[in-house]
Amino acid sequence: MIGEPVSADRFTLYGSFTSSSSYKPMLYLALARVPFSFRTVNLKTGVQNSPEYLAVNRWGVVPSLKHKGLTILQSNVILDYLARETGIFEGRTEAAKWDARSWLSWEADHITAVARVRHSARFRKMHDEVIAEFRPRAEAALSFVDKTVTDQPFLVGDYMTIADIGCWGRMVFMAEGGFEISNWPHLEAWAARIKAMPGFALPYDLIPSKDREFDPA
Ligand SMILES: N[C@@H](CCC(=O)N[C@@H](CS)C(=O)NCC(=O)O)C(=O)O
Repeated sequence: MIGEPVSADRFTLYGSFTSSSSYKPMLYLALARVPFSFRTVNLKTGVQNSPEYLAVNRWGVVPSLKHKGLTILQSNVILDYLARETGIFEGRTEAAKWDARSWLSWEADHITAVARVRHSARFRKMHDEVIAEFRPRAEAALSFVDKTVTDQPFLVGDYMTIADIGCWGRMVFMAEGGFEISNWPHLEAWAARIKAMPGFALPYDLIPSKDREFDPA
């Protein structure tokens, strides 16, 4: 069983508490102080493959967002949608808007290697040869972020955008994959800037295991 939206005008996010993909839009909504409904999809019990959830998300993955009669899939597309709808954490120029979305697409190509190594360590072990491929790719992606935020506070420049939320949100479980954040000091400082923002919470504190309404004061 999955929970229904309260109303079409309220953001309804379907997600799971162990999922970095779910964390990305959750973190966005928490930092943007936007009210929303959370509907849990328990990946452990296979709810993602139930006919009811497949009617929401054809791929049987979290997250999914429902809003104003639309169903938006894929965490980075959800971030794009939220930024367009609310204007929060959006690029302030046309160039910055496209730059933020380019980072999100790069994230899907590269930072996902961090998530794969973590997934193997935490949930389902992959062959050592496969991890030997992914670990250096993950480290290269982390190093690229580290280099980018050496001389500027955020990925697109002086202020936070969906690019930062998308990239940080996907790498948030890096320690569970054996990646020690202190090996990337500029990245660590960047993460600290994100963590210092009002409304910030780490995934296990932010994402509930049950349906919940979020109404920031
Ligand atoms: N590219 C997708 C990835 C979504 C995805 O793979 N989600 C995982 C959890 S992080 C999932 O739902 N897995 C389903 C399963 O484990 O059966 C996105 O960014 O939204």
